[in-house]
Amino acid sequence: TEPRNTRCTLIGAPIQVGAGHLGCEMGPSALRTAGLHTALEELGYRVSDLGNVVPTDIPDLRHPNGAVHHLADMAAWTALLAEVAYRESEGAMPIFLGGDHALSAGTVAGVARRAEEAGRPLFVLWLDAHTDFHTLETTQSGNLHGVPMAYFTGREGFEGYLPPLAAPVDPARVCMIGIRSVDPAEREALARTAITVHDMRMIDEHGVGVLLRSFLEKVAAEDGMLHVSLDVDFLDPDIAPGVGTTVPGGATFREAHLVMEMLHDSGLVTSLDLVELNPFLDERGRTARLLVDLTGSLMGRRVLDRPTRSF
Ligand code: 4U7
Ligand code: MN
Ligand code: MN
Ligand code: MN
Repeated sequence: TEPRNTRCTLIGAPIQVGAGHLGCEMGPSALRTAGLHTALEELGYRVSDLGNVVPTDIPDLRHPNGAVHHLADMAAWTALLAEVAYRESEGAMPIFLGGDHALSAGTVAGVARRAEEAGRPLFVLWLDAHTDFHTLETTQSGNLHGVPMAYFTGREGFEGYLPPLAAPVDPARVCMIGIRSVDPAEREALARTAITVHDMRMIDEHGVGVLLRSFLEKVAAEDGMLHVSLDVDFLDPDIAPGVGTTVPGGATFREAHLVMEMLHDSGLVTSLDLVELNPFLDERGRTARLLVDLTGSLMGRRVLDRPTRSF
């Protein structure tokens, strides 16, 4: 393989208290065991693995919504990952190995600050069964992997709990694909934002390629940076059982690979989260291996040569 100019940085973020099940803590290990580093090297990238980051100072924090749990941990993770993501998004592509989806509060906050400094708009592609658009007031499960989207798009109610945002993400620059589980409070709030939400029905009716292409064209037109956040439950549970929040009717193997292949061809992706892998619930590592393969497609593995920017 030809060497590539882009460097990749792997950063493990073994947060698990945002989810309702224990086990995401093992996610970074499983992704490493499944061969992520080698897969990227074989594609010609220079890869450095920073190991895992873990916050040390956990503040004391409580919220009037009694369902909310581990808010202090999430606040510490968010502050730490925002710093790490900001630092590591210059000159290399950071790949965050989760860990539950609460980690995206920090990673997106950090890359948004980087984009702001670079004078470029940040776009976010959210591949998930869920919209993760709860506030601390509206979450009923209290599981904070359900709030990162609300936080980094600047919804109210996080002040005094999670770190202030250097640069909130413009909702008009967010696209969600794969959605099939939305709580009533999220649905109401989404109707009042400019976030593009493509549910599974949209994929069925139009095909995922059409939906993604129109988003990528917007990103390219504004010379944006693009952060991709891949929640394992975007995928159908039949192909990706290693996750705590399975929802039937998810993206197929080929739909997911097509998304990744088009993202690669766009040349627009500047950072990536791989989240919610729960190796304790997996079957002999198959979900971890699938995530490595999907990352391979995102980073340029292809069957035949194609002209670039053919998205
Ligand atoms: B994930 C949920 F109620 N909305 O708030 C909640 F359906 O990061 C699920 O997307 C949240 O996996 C799922 O607990 C968070 C539930
Ligand atoms: Mn999620
Ligand atoms: Mn989800
Ligand atoms: Mn989940």
